[in-house]
Amino acid sequence: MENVRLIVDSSANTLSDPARNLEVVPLTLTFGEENLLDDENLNISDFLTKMEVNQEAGKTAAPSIQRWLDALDGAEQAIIVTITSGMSGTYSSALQARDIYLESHPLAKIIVVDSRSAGPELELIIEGIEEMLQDPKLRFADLESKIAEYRTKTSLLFLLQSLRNLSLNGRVSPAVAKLAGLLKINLIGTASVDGDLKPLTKARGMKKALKELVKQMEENKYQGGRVIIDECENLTDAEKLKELILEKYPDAKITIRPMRGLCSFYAERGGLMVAFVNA
Ligand code: X90
Repeated sequence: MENVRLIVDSSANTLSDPARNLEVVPLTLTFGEENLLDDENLNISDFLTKMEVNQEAGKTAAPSIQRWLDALDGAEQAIIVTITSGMSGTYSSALQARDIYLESHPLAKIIVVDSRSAGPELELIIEGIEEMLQDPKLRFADLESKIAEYRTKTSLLFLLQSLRNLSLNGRVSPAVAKLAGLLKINLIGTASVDGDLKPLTKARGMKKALKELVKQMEENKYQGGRVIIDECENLTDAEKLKELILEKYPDAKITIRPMRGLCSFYAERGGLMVAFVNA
């Protein structure tokens, strides 16, 4: 199918790419009076340093409706994939933008997908959609259920060394926020079915934590398929994780990418997010 615009928010750690017909809509990051757009101009390492020297906690905000409308402008068919509605208003602002767009473009067809996840799992969903669009017999009307079916095969795991920004911004439950007080935690978790942060276990030391991630992938029915590892200033451990996965699954197709601003803000320095397709 041609002429289907793909739109994703910047939590996907992806950049706009005309060759993929892919538009990225930025969330906003705020420190005191300063607003930063999470787009391709953001210097991630400057941003991390700024965040760390700032006493006051930063904040984030979902894209405005107007930014979604700008991304939709002129599209006849579009699929929007957003960060989990369980932790952000991004999905809701995208739905509002769709309704407004449809008033002036009544023939347009727009699907909005709540990923119930974040980071690399959004990229996996986009890749899955790109593959579906290759099928010449596929109709736009069938896409929504196809995407829902594909999403049952994608998962997210993450490894966090700090929960500071997640708890200061009220994005995790008080029970989970308590964990944030512990120094040097290696928290391993996943996205719950509702799209909330779900802690799974803690690991002492990075070596154990990486092994635990592979174990959790296996428990989630990973069988050697596609993997995307997103890292926040932690290429070393991302590469170690890749090696550990390849030891057991030599044919695994693994990509490592740097996180953009939104995920860097919440996953913080050292954080890893791992998305994979199972079975
Ligand atoms: O301001 C906003 O609307 C954005 C809020 C986003 C909050 C969550 C970001 C999570 C990023 C941290 C670990 C992964 C948890 C994912 C569970 C679904 C990365």
